[in-house]
Amino acid sequence: MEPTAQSFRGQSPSRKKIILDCDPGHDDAVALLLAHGNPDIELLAVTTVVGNQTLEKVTRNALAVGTIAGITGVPFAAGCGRPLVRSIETAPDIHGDSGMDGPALPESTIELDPRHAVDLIIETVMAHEPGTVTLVPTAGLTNIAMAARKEPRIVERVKEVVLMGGGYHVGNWSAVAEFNIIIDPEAAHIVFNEKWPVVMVGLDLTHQALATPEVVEKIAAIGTKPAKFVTELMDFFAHTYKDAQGFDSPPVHDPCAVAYVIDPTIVSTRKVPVNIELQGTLTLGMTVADFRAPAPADCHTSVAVDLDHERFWNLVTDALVAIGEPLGGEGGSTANAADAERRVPAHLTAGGVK
Ligand SMILES: [Ca+2]
Repeated sequence: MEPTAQSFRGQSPSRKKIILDCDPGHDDAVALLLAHGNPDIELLAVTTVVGNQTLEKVTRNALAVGTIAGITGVPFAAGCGRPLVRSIETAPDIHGDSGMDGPALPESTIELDPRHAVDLIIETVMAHEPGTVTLVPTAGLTNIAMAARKEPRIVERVKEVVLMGGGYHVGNWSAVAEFNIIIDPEAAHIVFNEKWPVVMVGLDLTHQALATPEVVEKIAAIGTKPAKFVTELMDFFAHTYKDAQGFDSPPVHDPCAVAYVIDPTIVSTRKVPVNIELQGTLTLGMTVADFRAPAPADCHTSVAVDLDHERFWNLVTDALVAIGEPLGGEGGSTANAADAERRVPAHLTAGGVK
């Protein structure tokens, strides 16, 4: 078999094994590209769940991103099509009718895994050594909650759950609740109350991950297909975030969770108990964080506080450089393409990604 980016890298104990559970989603797309292009991550599976759009749409989008990135050898599986208790709520104001409006999407060359995402998550966690697999949910927590209920042994087996969602200071879907939590608060309640380590990468952190014009310019200069794709995503995202939420530059939430897994020094955290409000008339889906010190000895939740903006975006651009072949004059200068060539890590070029 011809080696690929994923298979060539093989099983290295130093690489961090993750399952990305997502609902692409502009920022989910960047999270997937970062996970694929970063040499310290071993992407074990990509699973989808209803969220930014219907399950059908976000699954199509995930496969399209995987196709653009040239991902092979990684199972993609679709999961839950509705929240545990609530009706479906999507986010077309932010992500458009397709869930990933902006760039033209290619036909997928990746075949969807026939397993349900919940089963794929369980099987993947159980097939690896305890304490080696990190779950990275960047969507509603329906799949993860279902997996914990269906196979409770995954809870002590998972290394940690690093999720994008919530916020201890602000909300975005209500005054105090964030979208990924409020669309399935019961699922979030399950995930936050299981005794696995949970790192909440919430709005407090992700609102620091702004795709400023300087950032987008830097990505455009990479001059590869995946980089061009990201600039088109960011262009659409900038408009909807300006119109819907008044941001001058869009916050690119989901890759922050992946960045934390890659290098926790880029995302500082603080250990505090967090629970999910299920009863409040004004506060449904709030991630209630208890900052009273000291945190209890058995506290298993922490919240992300400060982002190193420059190092975060460097991770993203390095990943984009690593996975794409130059556009050849279409999207970047020769100098940039040559520069990109030099920066491609050896483990990727040797693997036949180019
Ligand atoms: Ca998402």
